Amino acid sequence: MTTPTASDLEKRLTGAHLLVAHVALLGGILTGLLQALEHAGVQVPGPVDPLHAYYYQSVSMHGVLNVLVWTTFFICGFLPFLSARAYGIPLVSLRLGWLTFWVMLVGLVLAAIPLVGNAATVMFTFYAPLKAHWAFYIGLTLVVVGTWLVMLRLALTHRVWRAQHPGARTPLAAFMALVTFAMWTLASVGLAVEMLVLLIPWSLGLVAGTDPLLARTLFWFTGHPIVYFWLLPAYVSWYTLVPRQVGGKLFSDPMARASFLLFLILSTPLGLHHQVTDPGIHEGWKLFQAFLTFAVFFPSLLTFFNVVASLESGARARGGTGLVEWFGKLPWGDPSIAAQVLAMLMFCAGGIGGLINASYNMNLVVHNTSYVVGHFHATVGTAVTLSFMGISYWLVPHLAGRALWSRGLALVQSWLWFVGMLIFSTTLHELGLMGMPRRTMISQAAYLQPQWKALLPLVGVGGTLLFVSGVLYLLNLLLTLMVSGAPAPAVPDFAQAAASPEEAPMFLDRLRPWMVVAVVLIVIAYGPTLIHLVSTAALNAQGFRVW
Ligand code: HAS
Ligand code: CU
Repeated sequence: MTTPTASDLEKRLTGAHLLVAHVALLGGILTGLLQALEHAGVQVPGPVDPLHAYYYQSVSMHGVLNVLVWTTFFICGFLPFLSARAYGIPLVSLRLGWLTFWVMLVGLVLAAIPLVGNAATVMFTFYAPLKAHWAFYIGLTLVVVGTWLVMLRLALTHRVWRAQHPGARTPLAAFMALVTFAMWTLASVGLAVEMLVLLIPWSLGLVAGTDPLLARTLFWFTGHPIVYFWLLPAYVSWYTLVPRQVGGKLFSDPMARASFLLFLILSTPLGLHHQVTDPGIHEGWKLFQAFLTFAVFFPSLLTFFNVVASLESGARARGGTGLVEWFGKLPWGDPSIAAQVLAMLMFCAGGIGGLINASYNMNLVVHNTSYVVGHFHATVGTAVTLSFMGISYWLVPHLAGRALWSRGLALVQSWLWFVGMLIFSTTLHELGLMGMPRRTMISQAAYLQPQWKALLPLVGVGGTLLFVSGVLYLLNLLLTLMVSGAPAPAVPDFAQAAASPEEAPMFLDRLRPWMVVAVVLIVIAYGPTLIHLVSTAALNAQGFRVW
């Protein structure tokens, strides 16, 4: 027997994260199907109709499994894996890596028990005064602690690499992974405080009540930037791997770094755009944060420009011509590329919808309607999820040492997700504009409008296509692990996709000064509001269990 290499051992750790992520995704798509069918008005005959008997529990599980577990475990497996390859050295302390994994897994199990037992039917946003079992809050807190340990491991590795390469530019993929986790570590402070100071003592009965407005504000302090914690790993792939995969090169390395640094400073100080309708927060600060939301639009526009130019360089190298015709020359037969380019296309629509949400007065039209649900299925549900699927189509074969079971099936799956989401997300956007609320067992609502009823079957059709696509995806990966015989094909070149990373000016390869700017902006944007809310906090709201 040969002893496994450092890279083999790291692969196992990555594989463990991906396994948990995919189990969560299975739960996420199953519960998603139930909700889509409920909206479509389907009734299951028999004594217990699961679509209606478990609706709110199912929505809670769907949100937690998909946006908190699938994303986080995938990211904590993928980014460290990529960093090690980009640095060209093993990450420090495999033991710390496994410790992190187990902390996160224990946290997940702890949170999952009340969730499955209907003692945490509080949605993925767990707004007080909805009250869950303490194990739910402590479990999720442990998952967050795990992500901090990932940050620690990346930072320690960076130090080792830096000592060996003084003056050199950090490899782009490693730099981006570091910025992503640095941003998240700053951003997650709000959630940590909410858990440790408000929700955990409250759920344990140590304090009699809580303050819903303060809890919500701390939640959104983290709840907005968390969407970039999901998005940036997809961007890492779009910037550093996809250009190589399509046979081109990254258009601009410095512009890519600048975009990530803008995310570092701008992601957090704008969570109030989720609280435009909340009373008790001064309008001036909401408006200020609305402007900052428009500012964080900019690094995505940089990304759009840079990634399209990189795709174009690849397509032209493959014989593509014309102003837009080159788009057809991308390697559409490669499922990893098809999935990710379709994800990008969907993100164009999702991102523009985000601007509508962010527009102070228009938010009043769409807030708490199914428009928002349409928005986040185009963003986290497709830009991120379909990109992660595309990444899995090379990463899982690479980890397993076996070729993907079926490339054809993977292509069908990617298109099916795109088409399913086009139907699903567009319809929900439209229903939202007609005033249909989100997070509601709508088929049973006394106020169900005939014009909603006419469109709702499309939600069922889209949701069913997404479910089928998700099953095909998981099946393909399972068969890759179990029966695929062929050896894995070559993986994309990890190091750097840019022509030369040395082009980037040094100030774009530093983290500390930008962290300082980020903290200053957070203090300005949140300071007065938090001081006001803390000084007027009344811990007197009783917990509710509504379902
Ligand atoms: Fe959002 C609500 C505003 C991005 C997720 N968002 C949500 C919720 C979630 C979510 C989950 O201001 C609901 C939370 C809840 O439960 O209540 N969002 C924005 C804005 C952006 C944005 C301005 N959101 C995201 C991303 C998410 C996400 C990313 C997940 C990953 N969102 C809001 C607001 C709300 C909100 C309000 C609150 C609504 C309410 O009232 O409740 C922007 O960051 C978007 C910028 C993106 C773009 C797209 C650029 C396109 C690119 C693709 C390149 C394409 C290529 C291919 C290369 C401008 C980068 C094309 C090729 C060609 C040839 C064309
Ligand atoms: Cu947001």
